[in-house]
Amino acid sequence: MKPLVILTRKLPENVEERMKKLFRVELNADDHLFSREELIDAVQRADILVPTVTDKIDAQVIGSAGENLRMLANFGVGVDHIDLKAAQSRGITVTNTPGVLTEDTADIAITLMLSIMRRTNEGERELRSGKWEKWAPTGMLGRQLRGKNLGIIGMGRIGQAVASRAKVFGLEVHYHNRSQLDGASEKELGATYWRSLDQMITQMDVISLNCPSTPDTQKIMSKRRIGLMQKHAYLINTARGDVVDEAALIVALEEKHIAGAGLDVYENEPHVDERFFTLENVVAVPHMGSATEEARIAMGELVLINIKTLVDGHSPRNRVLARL
Ligand code: 8YV
Repeated sequence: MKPLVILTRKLPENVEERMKKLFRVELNADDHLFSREELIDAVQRADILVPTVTDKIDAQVIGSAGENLRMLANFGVGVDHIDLKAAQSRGITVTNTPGVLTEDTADIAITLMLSIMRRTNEGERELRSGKWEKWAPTGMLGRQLRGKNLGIIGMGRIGQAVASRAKVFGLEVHYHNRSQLDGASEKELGATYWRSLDQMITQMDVISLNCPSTPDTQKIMSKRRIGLMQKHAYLINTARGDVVDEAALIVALEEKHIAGAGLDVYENEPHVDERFFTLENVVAVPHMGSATEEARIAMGELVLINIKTLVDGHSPRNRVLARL
């Protein structure tokens, strides 16, 4: 008997077609968000669940899983919505989809950086509202990227992809990470390592958050650290909403303690604090880091490979283990 795979969300068509060929599959045709009850029902019946960032798979959900549940094959790289320890203690394998969304997420980080610093969204709003009267020597002045200090927090795959793009734009790349990169990588990216995050923040013109959300990185940009940013500096977040103290960020933006923010992720998605929408010094998009046809198909492919590998009796490459 083929294993039962339950998808919590609608995935790209060819991914779903391939799933149907390989496994017994339950799709989510109308792409509604699973309620907690639906999630519990799914883990009770499935051999393999394919969740996404929109499903909170906590210890209680995992605790109610049926004997059959062997795997949580996450569609996405971040696994902060899954209680890894609870899964591991039940012998449930968790996998993710690293590598295939790196470049696209870095593109969104740079997009946000460009649009907040060059005020393109503000300019577009002015144009569309019919308020643009004339070109002016002092109108819509933003800030040049070239020569500015960019501080990347989290220098993994995505952080490095942001760094290589930033270098091309002429930004000076700095970074803080749990461990320092090897000399060759630092040289290639022209990146300077800062052991002290606090010290790095005080010197940067732009901060880009590219770390995973873990207990160690919760509100890593705390109220105190936002307070360390220079008045003309910008904050870019394409990581997770909870790595920033969002309430403190809103106050800093309202009171112009910092110059602006470019945001792709929020603390309580899909709810977004409405104050972000009224602030001119914010560019905000709805969690679009990996939103390209190519990335989403590649993520689906990896999910398929992860499941097939396990079902065929092997250990999936993209297994995620709980940190002790
Ligand atoms: C995905 C992401 O869209 O992969 C991630 O961690 O943040 C996004 O790019 C989402 O997580 C899919 O579950």
